[in-house]
Amino acid sequence: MSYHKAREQGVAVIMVMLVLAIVAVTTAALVKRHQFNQAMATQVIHLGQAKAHIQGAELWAYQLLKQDKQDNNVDHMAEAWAQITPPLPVAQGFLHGQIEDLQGKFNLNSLVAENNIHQPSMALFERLLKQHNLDPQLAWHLVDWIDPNVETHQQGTLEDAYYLALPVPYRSANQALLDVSELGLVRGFNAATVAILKPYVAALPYGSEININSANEGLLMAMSSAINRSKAQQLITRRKLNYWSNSRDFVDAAVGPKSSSNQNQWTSLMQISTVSSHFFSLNVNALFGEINTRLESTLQRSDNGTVTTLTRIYTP
Ligand SMILES: [Ca+2]
Ligand SMILES: [Ca+2]
Repeated sequence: MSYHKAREQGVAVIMVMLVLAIVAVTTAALVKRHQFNQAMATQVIHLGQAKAHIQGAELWAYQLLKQDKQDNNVDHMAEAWAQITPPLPVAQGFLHGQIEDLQGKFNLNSLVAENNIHQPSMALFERLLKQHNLDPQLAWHLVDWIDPNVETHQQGTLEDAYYLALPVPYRSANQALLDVSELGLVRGFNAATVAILKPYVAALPYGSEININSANEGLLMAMSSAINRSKAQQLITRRKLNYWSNSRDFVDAAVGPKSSSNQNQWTSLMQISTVSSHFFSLNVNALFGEINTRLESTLQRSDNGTVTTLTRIYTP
């Protein structure tokens, strides 16, 4: 074999090896891309399944609450809507949901009613703050944040003077809170105070009444200066045996039957107590493959039982 021929063969072998190497690399890239596309497609399908099941769960909550309104006018924790469902197996996934009575919480927006301070709500909120060693002055800052005027209540200064002097300046909302998290923007509140208050408060479009069948121990204590911890525990024990079917029985049990000595306490507590709710929160978790989708929505139920969604937050 001549030197030239041998050299040509050598070049040919190298060329073949080079082509094979390119084919191998390209195939590996294609397979990887295919796997990636397949994983993406699976994720998209699971996300779609999760969303569809969550929407179904919301309609189911509508039905449950509507039926409940047709059955009775009292809302309590032993009712069907209040039961926590265990994770429910559905085709290729799991669904888990819970309805909570938002009127078992104090509506922060009730502090201001028709441009005036709602006294029983103000007294309640100040007691709640004191209960957690927070400055009762925070209640006044919140009133200023919500009320339509721009003057502070106590110093006669402008509300916005404080907010505009912050490193990132902003103005007060001068309207009802849209969400409890907005509280973190209000003078004197921070993430820590919001976390402390969260189990007791809600931000609802209207209403100052608290459902005494679902309010927790701390909130019952804040509802009246006549309710200490042991009294609140007694009231909860009583309602576990037999829910409150009207506010009057509860108020009588809490502060004693109405008399000349307890008239103010009795009337104030009566004003902020109810046994029927208009606002609920729905929490749904849908698990499909690696996708865990969560929906948190605020539901409003009208007097005729029609349910509508006020807010809807999806994660992710
Ligand atoms: Ca009911
Ligand atoms: Ca204001």
